[in-house]
Amino acid sequence: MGYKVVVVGATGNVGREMLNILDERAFPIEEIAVLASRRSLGTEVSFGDRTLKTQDLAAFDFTGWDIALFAVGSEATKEYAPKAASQGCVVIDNSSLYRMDPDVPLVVPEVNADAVLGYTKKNIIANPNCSTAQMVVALKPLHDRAKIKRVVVSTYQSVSGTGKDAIDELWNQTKGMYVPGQEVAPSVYPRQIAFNVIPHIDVFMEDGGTKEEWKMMVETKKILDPSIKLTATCVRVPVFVGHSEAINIEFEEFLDEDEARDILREAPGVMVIDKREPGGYVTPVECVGDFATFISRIRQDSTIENGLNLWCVSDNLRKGAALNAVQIAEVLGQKALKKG
Ligand code: 2RA
Repeated sequence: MGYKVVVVGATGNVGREMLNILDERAFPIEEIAVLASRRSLGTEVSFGDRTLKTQDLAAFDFTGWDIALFAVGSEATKEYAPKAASQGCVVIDNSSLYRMDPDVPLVVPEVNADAVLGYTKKNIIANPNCSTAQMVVALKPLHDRAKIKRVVVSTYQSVSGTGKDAIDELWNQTKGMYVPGQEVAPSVYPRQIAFNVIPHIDVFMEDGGTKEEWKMMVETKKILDPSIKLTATCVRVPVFVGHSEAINIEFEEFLDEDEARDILREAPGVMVIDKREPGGYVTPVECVGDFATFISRIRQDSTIENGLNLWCVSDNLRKGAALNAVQIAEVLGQKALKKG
């Protein structure tokens, strides 16, 4: 016995990864439907060794379907997620629309799996922002051991976080740097992204921070612990896939770097690669296609009493989005929607 699963936004980067991961993790599926906007109607997408034709989201009836993985923008989510939820289909939403809704659980299974049980209020579960997801996987085991007081994080986020147009822009701009007359002006970003970094992701807010930085702070508080103070600087870098983060942590009590490394080695979803030698760490190119949140450069921060630094890398299309959504579906199946 399996679940009747709908993937909404199946032609996008995240939607395609959701299908790949449902297949790779052998999620128990009785029937699957793939939906897209009218613009992409009929597009074929792969699901394991099958080819599926996308159906029209606007006309789809979610009645009788168990779980809908939403990988569309907030606008389409606003229109169709409540419809799916009201027709009895549990929505796992990757957009930012419901993340801070008090009646919608925001879940990273390695951190707060039990929160899934709160789905009954709106029949919706929210997936966190990609840069939050990998970070809280790293923070949770350390927080359990030595209670985190404050986090200072700088992110180095790949262009796939923006979408396909940004991937194309990085590719074409890079190519254009070598072919006279084929220069490509910035269009997706306010500045050139090839051979450059841009300290701006999402919109600017009143306090001078960006909405991406605000998301990391408020989502960490909702998922992990509201008492944690967090400040972030989120930067776009010329990398296709894989977000990296330099994380500085201040604890309530001292945590030795070796003990921290041992704790992280045992932590769910974490892969520690940490040797103090050239290449003894993870870079984005190694994380692509992997499920893990990689941790390197674990070391004391001796400038404060109870400080630790670490480097965190993960595939933003996987743990940052599609994998986390499928893991939520797995937990939902185990804890609430038992089949067979
Ligand atoms: C980004 N975290 O990287 C945002 C949305 N995926 O652009």
